[in-house]
Amino acid sequence: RRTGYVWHERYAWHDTGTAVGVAPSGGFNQPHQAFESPESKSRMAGLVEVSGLIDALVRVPAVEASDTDLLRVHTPEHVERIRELSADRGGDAGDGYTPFGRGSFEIAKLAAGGTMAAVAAVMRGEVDNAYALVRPPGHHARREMGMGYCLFSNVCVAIEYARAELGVRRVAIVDYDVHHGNGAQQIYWDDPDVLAISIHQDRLFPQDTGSLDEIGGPGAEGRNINIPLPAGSGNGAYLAAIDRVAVPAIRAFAPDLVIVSSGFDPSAVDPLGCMTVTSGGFKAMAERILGIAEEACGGRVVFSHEGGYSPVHVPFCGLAVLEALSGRETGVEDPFGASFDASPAHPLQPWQDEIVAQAEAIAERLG
Ligand code: 6DK
Ligand code: ZN
Repeated sequence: RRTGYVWHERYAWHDTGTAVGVAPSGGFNQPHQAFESPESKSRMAGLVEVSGLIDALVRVPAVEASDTDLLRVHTPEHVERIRELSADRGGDAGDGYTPFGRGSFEIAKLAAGGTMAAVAAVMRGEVDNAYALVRPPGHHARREMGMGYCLFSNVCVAIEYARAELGVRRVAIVDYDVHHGNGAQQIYWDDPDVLAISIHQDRLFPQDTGSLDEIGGPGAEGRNINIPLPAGSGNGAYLAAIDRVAVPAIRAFAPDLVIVSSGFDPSAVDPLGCMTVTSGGFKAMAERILGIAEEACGGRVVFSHEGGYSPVHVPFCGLAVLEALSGRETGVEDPFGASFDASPAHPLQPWQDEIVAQAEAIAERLG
């Protein structure tokens, strides 16, 4: 298969600084680079090159999203605020946990535009599927504000571009980042033509969204599906969520395009999440998503990178997903793979099955 691949060195220049989380903590706050940093993403881009997989991929150049592109999703006030702060010394994109430095407006437009370029390459048939390794991430950004390290919703900006310019009508989103995909949930709450599915650690972030009963607004009931897995879930729970909830829901919805919010923070060694997914688990999820995309929409699927904070594990998880998308094996061995896969944390546990079963019942009732 021809797999498009987006990466731009400028993604690594988005500066998240050291000030995040500096709360009134009595003067004992330890300075540290914000969790969202270039490290894990640059290293993934590095492994894609060093492994040689880059030679089997089709490089898709990123271009900056225009104001028109951003304004299909975001409010003019939000876009102007980021533009102005970025032209000066930077600031915070909205929630106090989303710092950015000078020039990040252009980099954030390049992240949204990188996802747009990947979608365009797939829709025009230049490639079969694509992976946009972009930064900053996007899945927490709301229409009117940035949040959780996200300035603009890369995925939603790309979807709205595809609907405005590429003849796409119905889109399914699968978000396996360990945090809730609250941005797409808000943006598409009332839209019956977008199916938004988020698999995440229950109440990790944001802590007040992502529950099973958030099903979408009037006229769009069942178009928002949350699967809030308990902390400690592994490959078994994630694959059950994909096989029993996401795949049948996508099949029933029959989208023109599938978009994946691809976060590698469900990794067993992620500093922010408490899940235990392995590179083999991510690869298996990608294979299943590709399978349902082949069945539903000619294999048209675009992955847009989100979180993932282990610099030593994210590159192997990302490479595994790219192997699944392209059908090429690099022979690169995940140094953690065998021991992580042998963990007793993977088989589906009854308390995890319970959540998957509830999501399954809701999706079946409203699907
Ligand atoms: N941290 C993401 O991975 C972003 O989903 C996750 C954002 C989590 C923010 C967690 C948070 C604190 C709180 C207090 C002090 C320090 C840090 F968008 C993605 F990048 F994909 O509030
Ligand atoms: Zn995340």
